[in-house]
Amino acid sequence: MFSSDVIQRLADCQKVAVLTGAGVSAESGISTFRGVGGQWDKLDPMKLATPEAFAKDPKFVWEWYEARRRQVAEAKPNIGHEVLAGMENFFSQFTLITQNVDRLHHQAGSHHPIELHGSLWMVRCMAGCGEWEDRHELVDLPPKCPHCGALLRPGVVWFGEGLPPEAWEEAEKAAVECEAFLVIGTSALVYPAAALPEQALKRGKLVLEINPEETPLSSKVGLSVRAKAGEALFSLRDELEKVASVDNKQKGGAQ
Ligand code: BJW
Ligand code: ZN
Repeated sequence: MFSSDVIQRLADCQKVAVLTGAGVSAESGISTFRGVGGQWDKLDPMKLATPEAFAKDPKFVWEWYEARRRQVAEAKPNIGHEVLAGMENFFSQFTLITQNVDRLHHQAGSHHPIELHGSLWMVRCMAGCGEWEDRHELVDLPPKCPHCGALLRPGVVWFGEGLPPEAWEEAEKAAVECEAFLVIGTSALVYPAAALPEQALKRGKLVLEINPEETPLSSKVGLSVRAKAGEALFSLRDELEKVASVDNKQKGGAQ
């Protein structure tokens, strides 16, 4: 799946960044957006994931989010999430950037995943009274702000909205400073997130993609592995551990 040259180059890196997308959670039973069986197969994103759609019909939009929140509440992290959480111990500087809003990276043990598109569990007051919190239970749809009575909205980033500035800054810094950049389970169609691997490529970094389907990035990266995230990451961990143990033995022998 991965050539020994790629494994050795990756194992030699100190600074590694990863961008994940919906494909990483597909093996936890969470629908992707694009492609067969994805959310946008049956539903129009412009009627659900835009500020205009919410202004027009907040109940309709909230019902879709609440159904997704229930789906995510039942889901568990998969081996792909777990391997990525373990990579924090393998590389001295490891940055996990996600477009996912399901918090499964947190559940798997990742300490500080950068959430570019927010979280399904956060709610925010439309009147800007400062209400911005983690809320798992919602009584009525659409929910109202407990402080000022205005509408609450999902704490995610819709089309046409800017990304959280701190998260974006941190993600860009990681893409620019890393030695290797992994792009896993994303169609790489949604900007500005899709610009991160492009920035790494422009700077000559080692960029690896894991995706069962071809994406606009596939032909540009150093290696594009056509596999599901879970199996590819399982194999990647195995290969990296083998190289690390050989390197450790060699270092031990040299002393
Ligand atoms: C597997 C697998 C397995 C399956 N293992 N893999 C430049 C050009 C054109 C347009 C734009 C542009 N710049 C900006 C835009 C507009 C827009 C955009 O990018 N549109 C494109 C679609 C054309 N971007 C925006 O509007 C962004 N904001 C912005 O640019 O603001 C600018 C601005 C400036 C100044 C002021 C104000 C604004 C915001 C984007 C927000 C995206 N939001 C969503 C919804 C989030 C909330 C929610 O969840 O409801 O985020 S859309 C949706 O797409 C969601 C995802 O995070 C995002 C990315 O999707 P992802 O993760 O890649 O999933 P899929 O489904 O696309 O792909 C899954 C992949 O997994 C596939 O490739 C499968 O093959 C693979 N797979 N099984 C591994 N087992
Ligand atoms: Zn309020």
